[in-house]
Amino acid sequence: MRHIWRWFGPIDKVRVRDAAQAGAQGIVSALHHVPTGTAWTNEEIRKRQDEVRAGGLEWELVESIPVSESIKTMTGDWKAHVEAWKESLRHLAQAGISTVCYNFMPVLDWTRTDLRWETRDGARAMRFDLVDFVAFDIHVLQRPGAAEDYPAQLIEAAKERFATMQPEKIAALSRNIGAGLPGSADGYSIVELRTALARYNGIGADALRSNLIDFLSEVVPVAEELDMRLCAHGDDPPWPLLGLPRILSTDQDYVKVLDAVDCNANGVTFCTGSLGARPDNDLPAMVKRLAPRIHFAHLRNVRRETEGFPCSFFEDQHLDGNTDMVAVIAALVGEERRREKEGRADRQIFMRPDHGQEILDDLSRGAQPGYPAIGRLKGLAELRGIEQTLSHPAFGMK
Ligand code: DNO
Repeated sequence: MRHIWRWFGPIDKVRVRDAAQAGAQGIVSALHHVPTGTAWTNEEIRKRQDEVRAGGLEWELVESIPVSESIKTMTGDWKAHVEAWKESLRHLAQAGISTVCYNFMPVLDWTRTDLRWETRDGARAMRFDLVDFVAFDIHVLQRPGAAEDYPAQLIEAAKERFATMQPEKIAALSRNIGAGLPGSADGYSIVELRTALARYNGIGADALRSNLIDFLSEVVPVAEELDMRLCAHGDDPPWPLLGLPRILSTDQDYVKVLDAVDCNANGVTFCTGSLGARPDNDLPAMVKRLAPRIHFAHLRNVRRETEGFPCSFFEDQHLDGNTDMVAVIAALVGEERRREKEGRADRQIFMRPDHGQEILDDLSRGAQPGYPAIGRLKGLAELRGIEQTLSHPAFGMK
């Protein structure tokens, strides 16, 4: 695999040099400062390329070009936004960048209730506490009809939890859920969040899927013509949130979208951390099924803390948690071998160590939540150790 590292640009407290020292071979980045719906210009792309090169690596892949709420709902300026998206692709192709990750999660991108939850050994991890989340939905956001979405026991637990919450806890929850996490396109106050949710009234999973397919029917041919690959990131967590539909949460979800626009340019960002929060997602089997279209893998592990789903979970160390990481990597390495035999130019799959716990000096560096230097370095070291072992002739994998 090609080992890359997410860099948020000059605001990132982890430098490109740190990534190179950690063993990364390249950088994945985005122009987070460009407003959603606006095309990325050649100048801005070149500037970011220069910033990355100054640290000794290349900008190899984009995560993400944001997809606007107008596109997802097919309202307002959506047509202009689709044109801007295509324009960004053309400019990226001119700059030699040919793989683009994106997501189609309505309103909220990845969602956690706690960004610095203390683990047993004093590390900090990101966590999704279902009771806190339901308390936010029913008592802070006061979403109409919210209580109908949850079982009685959970509603009761959320009521009790809310009664004990201090104002700082409520403010932090609102910030973590509404204001968005690193990489998210937009942030919302409670009032804005209510308005954003209202835009989806009447848009269920089928309608959202059909909007995604319409979007892809526009942008995938452009990507194909430019010899680029698009890859859709799954829902994180992989179930409906705040009454919003989510349509890339399972194997079947992906198959529907891949079949609808059936070509290599319409691909997958396989995120084990996102999809792994659901016990019914068998990740190694999913990798095998979706393999030919996986252009990018995000490798991290979650530990589910309650039964079924939705559930509470935290981001465990890369080799701990519920996901069988060795089996996932074996499936990815197997796919690379298959591509090699097939003579595919895109034989190598991009992979990044996704997230990391804050450990050691991370605890005082104050990097982007989920994106510390040492926690990710440790993850990358472990993941590439597995990959090298599985690829070694002595191990016998052909
Ligand atoms: C979280 C990330 C997401 C992801 C986007 C892709 O760390 O995996 O923010 O980058 O959803 O568009």
